[in-house]
Amino acid sequence: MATRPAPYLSPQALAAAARAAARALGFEACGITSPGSSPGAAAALDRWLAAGRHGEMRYMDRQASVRREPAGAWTEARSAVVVLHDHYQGDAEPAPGRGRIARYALGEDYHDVMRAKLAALGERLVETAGGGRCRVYVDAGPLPERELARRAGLGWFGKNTMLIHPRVGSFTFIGVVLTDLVLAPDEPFEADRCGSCRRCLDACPTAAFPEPRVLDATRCISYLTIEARSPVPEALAPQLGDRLFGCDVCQEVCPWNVRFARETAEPRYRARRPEEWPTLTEIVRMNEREHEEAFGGTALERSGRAGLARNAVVVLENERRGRSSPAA
Ligand code: B12
Ligand code: SF4
Ligand code: SF4
Repeated sequence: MATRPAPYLSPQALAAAARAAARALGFEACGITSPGSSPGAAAALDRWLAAGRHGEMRYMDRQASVRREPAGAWTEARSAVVVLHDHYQGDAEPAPGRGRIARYALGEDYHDVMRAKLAALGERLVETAGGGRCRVYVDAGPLPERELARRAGLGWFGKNTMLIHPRVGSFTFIGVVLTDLVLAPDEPFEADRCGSCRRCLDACPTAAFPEPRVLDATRCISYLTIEARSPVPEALAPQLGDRLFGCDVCQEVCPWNVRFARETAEPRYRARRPEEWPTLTEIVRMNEREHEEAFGGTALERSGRAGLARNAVVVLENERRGRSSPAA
């Protein structure tokens, strides 16, 4: 669709408009940065890939050049509007016979919810400017979303690698609207507010942090239950405890979440009733159609039928042997 050339509106006025639109759409925080590269983050990514920390996630290799140089995602982009959306919910206990699901996956698939809201944010920005174009990204694209969020002033990298906002915590999704409009950027977040704390490093059930701010994904329960297609390594299977999909331990113990995490205001992120999820035994026996009926429209689709059945077998075995999830 052809767009009208944008009449003059100052970068400051456009930044204010983006922030107001983000607030009206229910995002908890919004910041602005340029889509340029960050040499420190690019070097950290290279070290991470060279050490094979990404395991079977081949897309991390394929997308590396854009992750290093985010402008490569869309060369006409001039600004990145970055938002955070809270998905915390306090009570995430599974019903008997079901496995534990990470909070981010308990409601509707966040990709759909975020994409719709980001598209609305982009439309409002273009309306205000009287022209311009936008493209939206959440998780699935090649952008270094945490680094863009840090540069947009939204928080720091915790030792658990999460982007932590000083008043919202880390139970958030990050969304990005790239635009060819020029918006006034925010100051990057430079402080490290972890101090001497190391609760997340000590609490991780699989010792997945070789050092602070570096995650060995091949040991992370989130990777093992969602991204990996191979069997769960025998040595790590007991540590999964009752975790069927994803893991929240390194966030649950973080004092910034203990203090600031609030129930999400987005109804679509809220969990269905615990007993509405299929039992582990049902998951193991499901065919493709039943799997689609049970998990369609949720983030659990990501691991596929075979992946989820693999996880359910591990959790059932842990249950049989009386291995519960190590308390956070
Ligand atoms: C691959 C991936 C994973 C992998 C690897 C995670 C990881 N820590 O690298 C796995 C499958 C394990 C995973 C798990 C989870 N993920 Co994930 N994942 C991604 C994805 C697609 C890419 C991340 C990536 O590039 N990793 C490579 C590392 C090198 O980069 P990075 O972590 O982004 O950033 C680090 C570097 O920049 C580095 N760095 C920069 N400069 C420097 C300098 C020095 C000196 C050092 C040491 C490091 C350093 O520090 C940053 C933080 O560690 C992003 C979406 C996206 N497009 O960005 C989502 C994303 C990071 N995931 C997200 C979520 C919610 C999760 C889970 C919480 C889900 C769950 N409950 O199970 C867990 C959290 C596990 C954890 N502690 O990280 C959110 C995080 C939101 C936030 N507030 O931080 C994202 C942003 C998706 C989204 N749009 O919301 N994920
Ligand atoms: S998500 Fe779980 S397994 Fe992964 S690093 Fe955090 S605590 Fe460890
Ligand atoms: S638990 Fe402590 S060290 Fe880990 S991210 Fe939170 S504040 Fe930082």
